[in-house]
Amino acid sequence: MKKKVLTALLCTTMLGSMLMGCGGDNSGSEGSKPDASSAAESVGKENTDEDKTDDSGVITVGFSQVGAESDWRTANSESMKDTFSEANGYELIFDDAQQKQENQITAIRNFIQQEVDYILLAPVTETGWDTVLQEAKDADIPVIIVDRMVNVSDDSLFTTWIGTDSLLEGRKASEWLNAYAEANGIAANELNIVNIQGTIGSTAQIGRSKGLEEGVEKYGWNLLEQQTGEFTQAKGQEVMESMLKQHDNINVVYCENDNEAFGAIDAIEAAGKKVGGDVKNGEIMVISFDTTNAGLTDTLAGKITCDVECNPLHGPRAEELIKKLEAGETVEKLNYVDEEVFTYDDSVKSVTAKNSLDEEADYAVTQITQEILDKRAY
Ligand code: GYE
Repeated sequence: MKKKVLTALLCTTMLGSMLMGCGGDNSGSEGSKPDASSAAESVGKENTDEDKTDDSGVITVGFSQVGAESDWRTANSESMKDTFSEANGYELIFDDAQQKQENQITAIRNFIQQEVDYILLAPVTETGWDTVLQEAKDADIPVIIVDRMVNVSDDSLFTTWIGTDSLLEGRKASEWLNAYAEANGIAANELNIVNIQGTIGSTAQIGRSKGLEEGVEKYGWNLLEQQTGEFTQAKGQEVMESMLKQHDNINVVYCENDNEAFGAIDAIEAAGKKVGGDVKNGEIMVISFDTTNAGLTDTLAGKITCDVECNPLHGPRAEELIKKLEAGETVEKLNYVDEEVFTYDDSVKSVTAKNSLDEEADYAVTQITQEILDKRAY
């Protein structure tokens, strides 16, 4: 079932030469869309693939990554690179799309040209994939969607998906906020929330924003404003600065990832205000997602009051799916990862929430400790 890789023409993007040299054509094969963005970074395991043949046993994987917008994303890329290594019997063609769908489409077309064995796609947004995934299907290349979801008219356009339940994450955050307010004597209509959203149209944004909106609807909180921070620290800071100028009564900022939270915290502190869960005494509470090491560090310090876990280590999970497919086994279409909730204090011990398959369950809420933080590698 191995296909021969044409030429694994990999730009050796050594440190400073990231954008140079790739020239946009990261496939090295003729016939691909000419206008591959010059911003696309393509790296891969160094290889001498002269003697690569169909029966070399090496599995070629093309991975189209969203970008490098967050600590979570960096950990995700590392997990994939560590797993799909030469030593493990893979050749990985890694393409960083710099948060642009058109770059991802170009990368996938290049992977098809190169006749990779598997295409892994972490899609920037949910829509717009039907055509290129049909091309992969026509070329008989299984597509594994990683992290965010695709919204396609025909589910057979991808083989399987591994990722997190972003709607459940958002619901956990909302249920936690309600329980926290109740436990601390804060009335629902006292909560004045701003929402720094992720990349609009991405699964993580759609689910997390919806989880909050449902809480607003259900509990009657005030939602003052929603604006995208594009999952980056810089944009998170900029958006928070402008929100603080617009509204003088913000007491909760619901950030859709840790990097946005870091930016928001900087903006709040620069404005002379204090972050923390004591909203009755003028603190601005920060809620976040990802639970990266830096995020949990801020949680332990009380700067983030609630951080909802989103696990980026999808490399081994994707590999397990590939191994099953290689063995001719069937795999589940949707593979959700279990995740936790970490908080600064212990006023809430658990929350009840529905996942996106409409199943309700209780989830433990864990007060962060140094010991937990020490184990968080990313
Ligand atoms: O939360 C964020 C990243 O799609 C779950 O994307 C992922 C999100 C993650 O940039 O930090």
